[in-house]
Amino acid sequence: MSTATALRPLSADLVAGYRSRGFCRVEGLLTPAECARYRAESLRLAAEDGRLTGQAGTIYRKALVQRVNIWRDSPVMAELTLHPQLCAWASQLAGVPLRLWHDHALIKEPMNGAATEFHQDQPYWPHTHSPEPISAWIALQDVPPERGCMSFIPGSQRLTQLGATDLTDAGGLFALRPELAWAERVTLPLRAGDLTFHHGRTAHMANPNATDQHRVAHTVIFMPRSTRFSGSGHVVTHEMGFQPGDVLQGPLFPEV
Ligand SMILES: O=C(O)CCC(=O)C(=O)O
Repeated sequence: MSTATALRPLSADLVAGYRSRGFCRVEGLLTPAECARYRAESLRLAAEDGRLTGQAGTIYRKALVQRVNIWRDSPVMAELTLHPQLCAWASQLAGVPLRLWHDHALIKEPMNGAATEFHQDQPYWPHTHSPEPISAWIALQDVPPERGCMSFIPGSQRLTQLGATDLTDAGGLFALRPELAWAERVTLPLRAGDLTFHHGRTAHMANPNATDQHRVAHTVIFMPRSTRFSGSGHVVTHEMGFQPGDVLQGPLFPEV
């Protein structure tokens, strides 16, 4: 999308739905040609560093091949991560000023045979003072349920006290809150170029990829500008010199 193109705000109903349920689906971020370009670049970078082997090793690698902060390595992917329309929608839904936390390519290899099991994202992050984190999950090809689309538990973003759970353990989240096993689950298939947004505490999972194509998603995670460093370890803040209590800011966490 050219920056000269007018930004399209989301409807009030969609924003209200996101705020009460903790997720929403939005159509039409990217054209088919843009999806093809970003998908090829993600696969190229994942293959370049040897991550796409075609023979998934550990159960974690089997569920998901990731490349974190791909925007820093590729001007092409930086265009997508900092896409003006994407950032405007995230800011409208969160309702607070945001910065980029990080992005990643999330690839499920063909016939990978492993789900990304239910979890909340925020417990993994070294964050405090961060009430409204929001993630965008962008489909770079059609993602029906059998190719690994996402499912969400409505309202679970209000659960603030859960810890990090194992993405490969189907019972992990439910061991912490057994009643969630019986909660409503909403599965959202996506056409290429469409996306879901979810709150950083909304419980979500993704199906295995039972097709013969790679499932390539691009995730962009935004944090409120108030977010401070908690001091716990994380690959994105490793050796960056932040002290507990520091605001996470600087050129690697651009305001959007
Ligand atoms: O793409 C997946 O398999 C899982 C994605 C996910 O957990 C996330 O974007 O937070």
